[in-house]
Amino acid sequence: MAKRILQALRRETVDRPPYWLMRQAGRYLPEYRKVRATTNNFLEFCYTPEKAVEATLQPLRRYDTDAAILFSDILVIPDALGQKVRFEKGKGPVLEALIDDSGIDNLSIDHVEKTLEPVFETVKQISTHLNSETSLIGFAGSPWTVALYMIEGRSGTEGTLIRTWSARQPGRLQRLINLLVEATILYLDKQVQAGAEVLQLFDSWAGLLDEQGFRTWIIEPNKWIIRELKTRYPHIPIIGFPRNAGIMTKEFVIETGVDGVSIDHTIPTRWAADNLQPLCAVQGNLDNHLLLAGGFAMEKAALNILENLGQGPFIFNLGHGVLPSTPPENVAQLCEIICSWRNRSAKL
Ligand code: 1CP
Repeated sequence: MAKRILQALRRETVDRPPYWLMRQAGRYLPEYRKVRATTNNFLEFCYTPEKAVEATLQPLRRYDTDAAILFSDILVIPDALGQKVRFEKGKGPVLEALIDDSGIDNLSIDHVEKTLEPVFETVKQISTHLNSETSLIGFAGSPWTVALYMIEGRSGTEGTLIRTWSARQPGRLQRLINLLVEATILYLDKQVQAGAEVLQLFDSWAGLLDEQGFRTWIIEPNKWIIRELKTRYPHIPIIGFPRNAGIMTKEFVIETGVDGVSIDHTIPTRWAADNLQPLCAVQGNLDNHLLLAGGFAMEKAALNILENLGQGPFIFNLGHGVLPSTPPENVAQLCEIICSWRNRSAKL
């Protein structure tokens, strides 16, 4: 049996739409909260292969998703570059924010590979557990999104400081972005060597920028990473996720050469079918709050996505990650809707 996610990314016909969910592992699962409780320190959790493998596999024991996504976080890169990163309960990530050039001078690529060795070991171990239908997705944050946390020091800021750097010290921001491009290429290269079959680049804060800023800080760095990885591994498909990019998503796809683009729930699916599917596979885009709510509203929205995107190269997903308060039964209901979709239309 072929892997449906790989088929969709190669624009081949699939027997049903493949699916997986961003943050399919994590706090909404009681079994995750249980293993997570064995350590206070979230980064330590990510760097313990035994625990990270377990967290990765947990959703696959409950649901028939077509992919496993490595359990890690986008903020292991700042940690590996030498910035202080911790995760506070109820608050999210807290970093010792970069304030000037000397903050960047203190970062170094030299220890990245060694620090992230446990993550590569995790990828290796996960690949031994997957059946012949399940794809293994490796990932990283894109440079702008990772830089945002490095400069702001925490979530929930609207990117005020990084946007000020972009306006007043673009050279300084470029230095940081260049370093992140280099670290991200190295990180993803090693994930592929360890067994990742697909890569996703999360640019969760792409939607903060204007048109010019989007070209400079979103398109260029993603393009650079993708070009380099495609040279080394032409057969490994790459999915981009420029969240909240609106109609700039199309330029993103054309310029970066991604094999798939993950779209958030604000993108109309008819627009995506007409403008994006001729260019690459589309992944998305159920509103994660509808998954939280479940029931008829979720079913109606999921069917609408399937009708509009299910004819072209498509991977069903959410528009953003599973929310921690989501009932696991709603995820089961969604899987059932996706898997029975073709049967349903055949009956009509
Ligand atoms: O205590 C805990 O259990 C921590 C919660 C948690 C989890 C489960 C965090 C902290 N990260 C993760 C795992 C994670 N993060 C995955 C695992 C694989 C999966 O999808 O199942 C992935 C892909 C990420 C990626 C990630 N981390 C992103 C990009 C995607 C997105 O959601 O936009 C971002 C922005 C982060 C930063 C982050 N990590 C964690 C938190 C609380 C945050 C902040 C989010 C924010 O700023 O709103």
